[in-house]
Amino acid sequence: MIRTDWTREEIKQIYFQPILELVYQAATVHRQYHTPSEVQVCTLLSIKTGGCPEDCAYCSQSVKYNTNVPVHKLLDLPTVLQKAREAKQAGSTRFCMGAAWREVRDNKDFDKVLEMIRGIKELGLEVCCTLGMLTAEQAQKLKEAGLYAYNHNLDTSEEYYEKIITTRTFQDRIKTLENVRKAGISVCSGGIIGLGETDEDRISMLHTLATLPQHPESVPINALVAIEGTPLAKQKRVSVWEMLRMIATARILMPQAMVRLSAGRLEMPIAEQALCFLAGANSIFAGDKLLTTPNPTFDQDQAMFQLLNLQPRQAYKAHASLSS
Ligand code: SAM
Ligand code: DTB
Ligand code: SF4
Repeated sequence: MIRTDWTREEIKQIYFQPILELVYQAATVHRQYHTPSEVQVCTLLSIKTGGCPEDCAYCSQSVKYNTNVPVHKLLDLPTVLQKAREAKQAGSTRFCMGAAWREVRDNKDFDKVLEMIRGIKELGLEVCCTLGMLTAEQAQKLKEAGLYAYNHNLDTSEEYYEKIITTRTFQDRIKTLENVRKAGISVCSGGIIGLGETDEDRISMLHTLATLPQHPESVPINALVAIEGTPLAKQKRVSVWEMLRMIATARILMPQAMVRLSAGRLEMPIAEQALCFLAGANSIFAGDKLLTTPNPTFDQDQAMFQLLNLQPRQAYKAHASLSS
């Protein structure tokens, strides 16, 4: 049964179970709603890197911090299409374009992104974007161009939000998610752990996601990639147990969603990633780069898929919770 009325207390009880009980429960739910050997493979491309006016404390692309990320303006259409073809060749079925923007502006760059979406859709890939805040009209334009999904993370709890980002509010994030939903675009929204937040914050973020009027179709769980030069540069790496708790709880609360084991895989041995798949993760980012940081190589992921007998999920497979 799909519920959007979870209470914090219920979520706490799920989250704080002994870890093996939690994983077992999540694995059980996972098997009721998904084919456990199937994993969605997505590829990321940063189409506009760095120079972002926001002050997200984790991010390599904010102008507020001195990081070593080379800034570049919007990539051109042929370059992006070439990357999309390569991603498809390597077995990805979703191509996600990220831009270091605070919000989308109605300018030439937006028109170029719409062109990119049309071109990538023609390749038969699911197209996803993450471009910052959107108005309802912009979301509609993205939909008309053929956008399948939009990624817009809550990142952390409402309570901890201002410790991490001061240049926008949690409510701004929710508003964009509403605009995306209204336009009939598949919603991708999750967060990051390892920002110095407490278990209560993690529960609170999951509570917000699981009590949206409709669950996101995909929920990325990122482990912080600590970036030199940012305020969070010295954060300790999260453990596999913390990732498992988040993934398993997300899986139980939002059974139909794709739960994505996102940033942080580079540091995880196959055995740890296998536990995450057991706990209900069924999507990953592949390709040797995320947006600005490294990710496991194609060969490493091939070897993992073979070892664990995993199959890539096909593109545009009907999502139970999407009406169209
Ligand atoms: N600028 C847009 C935005 O913030 O919505 C889109 C791009 S932004 C880089 C996309 C997401 O990547 C963020 O919301 C955050 O969840 C994730 N992210 C960014 N830097 C990260 C890091 N160092 N470690 C883990 N996740 C990160
Ligand atoms: C998401 O949840 N994680 C991705 C994607 N959505 C855009 C981004 C991860 C970024 C990790 C740090 C970097 O490469 O800059
Ligand atoms: Fe900008 Fe997005 Fe990075 Fe925040 S996470 S600084 S909005 S690129």
